[in-house]
Amino acid sequence: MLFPSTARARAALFGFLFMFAAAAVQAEAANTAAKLPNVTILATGGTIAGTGASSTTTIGYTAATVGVQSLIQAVPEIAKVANVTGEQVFQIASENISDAQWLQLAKRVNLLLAQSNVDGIVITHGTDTLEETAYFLNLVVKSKKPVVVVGSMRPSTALSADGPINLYNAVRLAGTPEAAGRGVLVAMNDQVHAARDVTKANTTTADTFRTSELGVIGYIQGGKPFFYREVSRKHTVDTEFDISKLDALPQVDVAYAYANVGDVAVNALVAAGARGLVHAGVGNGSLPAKTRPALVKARKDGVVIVRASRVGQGIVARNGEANDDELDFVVADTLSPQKARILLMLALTKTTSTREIQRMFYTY
Ligand code: DAS
Repeated sequence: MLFPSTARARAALFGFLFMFAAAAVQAEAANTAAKLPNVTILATGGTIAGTGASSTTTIGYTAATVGVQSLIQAVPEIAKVANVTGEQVFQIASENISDAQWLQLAKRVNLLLAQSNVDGIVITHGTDTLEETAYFLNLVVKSKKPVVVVGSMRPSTALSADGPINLYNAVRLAGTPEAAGRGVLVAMNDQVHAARDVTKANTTTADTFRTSELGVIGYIQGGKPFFYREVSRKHTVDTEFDISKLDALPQVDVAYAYANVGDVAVNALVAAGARGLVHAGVGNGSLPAKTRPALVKARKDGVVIVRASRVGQGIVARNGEANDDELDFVVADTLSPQKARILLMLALTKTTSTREIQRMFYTY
């Protein structure tokens, strides 16, 4: 008699079979989890964590209100592609990010990536300064593991909110071995951008992040990343910058040029203690006659001057619109003024030599 004759025996058999099945399911789940990448999501705020009064509120919403666990729970598909943990590093609209928060975030990233059980990191961030945080991390993260910065242009409550799919794609990218060694990446709107060259190019549209002339480095299609080019400038493990012992960054500011500009802004920034000054010049980094004397004096007083351009694309030529050799100025190469500021801040943690700093601008 194969089947137990008594109810008691049958119950025991079913109990055994149930336990066996449960154990098998648990083992399968553990086996699956073991194959998935371990991705940590560091949340900092922004629109991706924003909420609006109604589903059609796409401007005038409140950024930085939704916590990291809610962001993760809103995209259950993430659990199928990665073992995800979430940390709320801070909760801000990114126009308010501080040097102290940059250092806090960078130190947390480096600590996590040094752990063998972390395969990649996603940072959710406001879009207003996303490109700056990404470039700062590109210069100070000391790991080849993927670090992906992501945001959204519509709040989580909006019709066709772009945050959930951007977050899902960012996790896929951060968990992809092929994403390693490419520097910090920005994943928005199904595109993959290099941190050095991407910029926010539209105030409100979902396709705002662009690398217009140098181009994206890849796409994410159907949740799968595809890469088409490498970045040429040094980053992450190949940089000379180390923030591990820093608790502040040198004060560096940007003075913007325009028709009929004078020297008030330059003088005020220098008087306020700027150790470095990026001049966002017109054209090829041109120095307006009414601004130039103040920049020359600031240099003589020890402030490092970097000639950048407000134009957005192209190389600011050394000794082109000004005799940089004679003035002892540095040129920003193709870096935007806001990113030139970041490189100059880190450069000043190492040296005040303009020769060395110019080398850095041609290296990173
Ligand atoms: N204020 C913007 C910011 O936090 C909202 C956003 O676009 O993320 O950067």
